[in-house]
Amino acid sequence: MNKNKNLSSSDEFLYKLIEKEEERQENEIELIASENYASMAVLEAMSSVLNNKYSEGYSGKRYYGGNQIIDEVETLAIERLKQLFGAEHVNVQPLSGSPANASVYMAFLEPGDKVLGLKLDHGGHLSHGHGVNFSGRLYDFVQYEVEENGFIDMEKVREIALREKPKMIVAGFSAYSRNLDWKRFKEIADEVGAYTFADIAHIAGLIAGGVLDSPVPYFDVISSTTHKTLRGPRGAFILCKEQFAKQVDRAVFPGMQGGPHDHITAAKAVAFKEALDPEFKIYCQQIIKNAQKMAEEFIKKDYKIISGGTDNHLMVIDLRNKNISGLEAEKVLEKVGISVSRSTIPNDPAPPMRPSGLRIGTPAITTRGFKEEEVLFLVELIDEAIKNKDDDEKLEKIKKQVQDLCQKFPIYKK
Ligand code: DSN
Repeated sequence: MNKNKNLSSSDEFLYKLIEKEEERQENEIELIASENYASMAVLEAMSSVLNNKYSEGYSGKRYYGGNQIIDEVETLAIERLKQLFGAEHVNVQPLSGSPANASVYMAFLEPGDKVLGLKLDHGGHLSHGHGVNFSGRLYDFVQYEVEENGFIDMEKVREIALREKPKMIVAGFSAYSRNLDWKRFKEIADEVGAYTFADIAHIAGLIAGGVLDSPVPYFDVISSTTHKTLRGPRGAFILCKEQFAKQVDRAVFPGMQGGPHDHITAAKAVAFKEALDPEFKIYCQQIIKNAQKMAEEFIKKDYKIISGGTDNHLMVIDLRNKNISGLEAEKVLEKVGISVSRSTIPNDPAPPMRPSGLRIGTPAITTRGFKEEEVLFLVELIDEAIKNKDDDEKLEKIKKQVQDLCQKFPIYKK
């Protein structure tokens, strides 16, 4: 896949590292819920000469000359993104998820304002108010949680909202496998006069593909990354109602960021075009079918899935009945060529570096063509690896099976 002939002669060492990583991706199975394989078209746009330009400002109002073509690129990305989500206003400049969220807070809040967000170890995100993150340090976050059954109870969210009267309610997650009730969040926010902010980083593709409900009709503002289920370049965007357009744009630039990354904006435009293709809907349907089959199969093998299943692309497994920590499981699976991320479980008794769970997701394996049959085999391999965590010979055999499976489903080496 790698056609970097200039790089290979100017910096052979780095070129070889990229080649090695390409081999790793081809020969290993990717189950990290936030990762995916961007198309060659997306990768090509990212490595274009658009990298060379500075273009602070917005189309037609830049602080540097020579931006006529960049204006066209950004406008194209904007129009495609609007069409993809049916959004009134969009900003395609945010560099990544956390800066996008920082811009949203800056657009709607003053430091010290009260905000409601899902707790990190209950599936939320650092930027939804964790104490070590800018969000928790700059704003007065109150956190809601999932219940014993692994679901968010909207009545509890309402109780906290009525008691705390936040200025903003954040709905979104990085490790929650159930649908969010956008309409109910909006009703609660209206009761207390709060802004509604949805962080759809994990599920943007599934929403764009029409397989999950969209917050767009209800929410004031929405942020997302572009590289997860949406399968684009690493980056982000913000959608909002027209009435908030000016304050959102001003928060992104000059509030949070300087020059946008125009090569990434171009790659976003490519990814949005791909997501508008009817094929993308079929891909999204398969992501969910694969995740549901996987959860079902893990449950048959006596694994505990938080909330008992999944409505989206991911699941969190509570490993406490399997006599292995999330960290150990991550390491054992790494040995056989399967990438997963350890995860806290709600109210985890173990520390975050050695938590009790694993988070697993199906966007990447679905991109490479896995269907239910391969998913069943994969669960078998994961279970075998966990059971034989101390048997290097057995692990070596599983690694070979992983490689054989990968070779049947090439990513770029088609
Ligand atoms: N790192 C992303 C994830 O894995 O969910 C969130 O920022």
